[in-house]
Amino acid sequence: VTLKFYFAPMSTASLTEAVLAELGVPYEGIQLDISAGETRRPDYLAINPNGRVPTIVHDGTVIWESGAIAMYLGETFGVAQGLYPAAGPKRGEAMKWIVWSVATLGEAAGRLSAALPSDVEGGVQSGSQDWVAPEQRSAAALEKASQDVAACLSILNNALAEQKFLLGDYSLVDTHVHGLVGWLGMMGTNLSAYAHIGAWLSRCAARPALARFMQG
Ligand SMILES: N[C@@H](CCC(=O)N[C@@H](CS)C(=O)NCC(=O)O)C(=O)O
Repeated sequence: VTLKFYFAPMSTASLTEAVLAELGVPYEGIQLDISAGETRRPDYLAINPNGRVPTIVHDGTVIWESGAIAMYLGETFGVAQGLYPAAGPKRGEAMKWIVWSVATLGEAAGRLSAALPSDVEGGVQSGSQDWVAPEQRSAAALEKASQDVAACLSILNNALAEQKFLLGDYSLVDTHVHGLVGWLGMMGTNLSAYAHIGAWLSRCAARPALARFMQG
């Protein structure tokens, strides 16, 4: 069995790196330099036509999209370790939060990143940003993205008022969502208004696999 992990430092791949660290699964890491265009090289595009990281290749099966990777690694390695729910209602909740974190929170965070001047981006490697249209850098776009991020953070904050972790006990869902919230922190989003998120970040920091990803 082989597991390859294509990554770049300070990128979405850090979410996968945290999931792998939490699981303790051995893998071969292949580091790409986004600014040098390595994610757009033909040999990498043959593996991931999106030209983005993360990608994993497990026994020859290619999986991209950090959320799909978290769910796959959770199913494959996490259930036995009590880090991911077995098939059933709890699994459904896990998928809900992971997909939401990428498709809704991550989408808004991506627009925020696009709207911020690149030097405020916290050094996160989001690529050439050739996907950013000029109007996405406007003050109006920044305002709208900030509002949408705030709405998402309220949803997360309310969920964490009810329980210590997103599924009750700590799981790979927290590992994954934690990375996205950390990215927002690096972009300068003020998290102090969200007390339950703050308390959750502190609880997450007790996990050795996450402590090294904590910012500020
Ligand atoms: N939806 C994707 C996003 C991946 C993504 O945007 N990766 C960026 C780094 S944060 C990337 O690889 N950019 C490389 C490039 O644009 O060439 C996921 O969650 O995996």
